[in-house]
Amino acid sequence: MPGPILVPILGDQLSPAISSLADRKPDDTVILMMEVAEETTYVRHHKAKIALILSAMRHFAAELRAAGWTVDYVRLDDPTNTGSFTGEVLRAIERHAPRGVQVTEPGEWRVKQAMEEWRDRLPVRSRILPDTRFINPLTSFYEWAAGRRELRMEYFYRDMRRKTGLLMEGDKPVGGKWNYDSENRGGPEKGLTPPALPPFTPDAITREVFALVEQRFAGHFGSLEKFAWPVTRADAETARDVFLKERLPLFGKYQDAMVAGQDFLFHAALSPAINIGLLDPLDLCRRVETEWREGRAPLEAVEGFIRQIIGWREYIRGMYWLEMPGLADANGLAATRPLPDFYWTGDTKMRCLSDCVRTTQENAYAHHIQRLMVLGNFALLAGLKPQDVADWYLAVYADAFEWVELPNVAGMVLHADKGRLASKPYAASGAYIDRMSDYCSKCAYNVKKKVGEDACPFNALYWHFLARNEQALAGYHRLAQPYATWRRMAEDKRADTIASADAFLATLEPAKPGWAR
Ligand code: FAD
Ligand code: DLZ
Ligand code: SF4
Repeated sequence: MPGPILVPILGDQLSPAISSLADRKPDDTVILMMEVAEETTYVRHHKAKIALILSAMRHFAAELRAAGWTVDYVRLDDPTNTGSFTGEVLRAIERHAPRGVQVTEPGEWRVKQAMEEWRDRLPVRSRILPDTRFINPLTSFYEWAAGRRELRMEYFYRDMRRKTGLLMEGDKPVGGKWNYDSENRGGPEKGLTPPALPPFTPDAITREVFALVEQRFAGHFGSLEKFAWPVTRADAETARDVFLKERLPLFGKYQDAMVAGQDFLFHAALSPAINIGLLDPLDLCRRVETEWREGRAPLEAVEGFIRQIIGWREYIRGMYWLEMPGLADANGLAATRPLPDFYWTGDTKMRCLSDCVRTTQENAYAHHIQRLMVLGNFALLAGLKPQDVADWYLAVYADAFEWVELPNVAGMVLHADKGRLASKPYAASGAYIDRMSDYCSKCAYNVKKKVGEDACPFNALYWHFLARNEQALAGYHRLAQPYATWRRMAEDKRADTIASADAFLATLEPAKPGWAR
């Protein structure tokens, strides 16, 4: 009797519809799930991220067993655990004498490299299958990208609308427009209070994982106190349904808003569940579309949300695989400043930044505009080293996997890819943050002041950024106006601005070694 097929399922592949199981039958398959030290420490992940993944893996193993599958589950505290995917696959081959190994492609370049070596290192044949949880196959993305001078998300998104039929009437977008972003730029009104997220009380499995995390990863960033992420498919579906009912209708209006202490606003908070396989992105988009078709949510909210998933999410994933491995080392603006310590401690007088670090620490979450226009904008303007910034984002967010984190950091935020992904850097002064948030009114700095010790640091940093990158950026059509303003500025004013930014930058204390790696 030939042995079974061994199917390793990784911690972000927790879906019964995963491609590695599509042609398998329970009586001829052993599923291997591995908690391994290498994955828990390749960056020093937020405690809540490790807890989410290990708890969701343990729940998924139970779900698979209940459905009749044989699951060989290796726990982190197993004394014989080798600590790596490859080591555990080799050990499982000894245990089960399989006739082959098949696996769905991973989300990270580093793991893909290791899997490709399996062909030579394993004593049986191995197959790597495409990840069909993504709507657009990578081969289609490469075809789309081939021969284009500019790889802009907006055009990709339109193709995805046509491909999926989402929000389409024949070959035309419903409502006559592809994109309703201009209607999605609302700042917050005073006292804006969104409905709370559904609380998921940790069950016995999750509590056991918490104890393991507190014991083994005590020095990692972040806290487990507020942990409320869904760790099962059923809870993720509840979280989805609550979002559709309570927050989707205002998702568009407040998509770009920031309110101190209101950590989720009208965002979905579903990225961890989507990324680890508890929710299917296309199914989610179809449900979102139904909310509009049945009159429960406005078109601008529904279009905005669907664009994030079939547009940005799919595009970002395509760009990751297209641009790797170079993207990991890209530094198009030659930025060298080390990550400041306050990214880990929140200890800064800048209220916007300290609030964004606080939610990151408490929830392993910050919403998109906080990641892009506060934490990211500061990193861009201050010239932080892309690899330091990427390590930080990869470590601190529950939804962070390199395929999605790195293009957002190196491409969208830092322009380290020299504009392959974004048509211009998202650089902004304090005025933007003031317009979109309630941060500035209670900040120690004055957002209206341009220079001096009590001036909002973003203001002088904005010009410092443009001035020091003039050679690289002055040719950008979309930056023509700010550069014209800069050149019109009186020379002494320009000198004051640069001196003010330099004085501020000199106060930044670099992060202590060992936080991220
Ligand atoms: P919502 O605002 O409700 O959006 C809905 C969904 O759209 C998200 O769940 C997500 O699946 C998708 N989405 C929205 N924007 C993006 C985007 N730019 N790229 C990919 N998907 C998107 N997202 C991650 O999933 N993992 C990351 O590691 C990650 N790192 C980021 C780093 C930076 C610097 C920036 C600017 C963005 C990053 N994002 C990342 C994208 C985005 O910020 C998060 O997906 C979002 O905040 C998740 O919260 P939500 O589910 O409430 O999203
Ligand atoms: C992020 C993570 C962590 C913390 N731990 C594990 C683990 O112990 N076992 C596992 O299978 N996956 C884990 N993951 C997710 C992997 O890092 C992820 O599957 C790869 O990076 C590929 O995207
Ligand atoms: Fe942030 Fe400047 Fe506003 Fe303070 S004044 S919250 S530093 S933007």
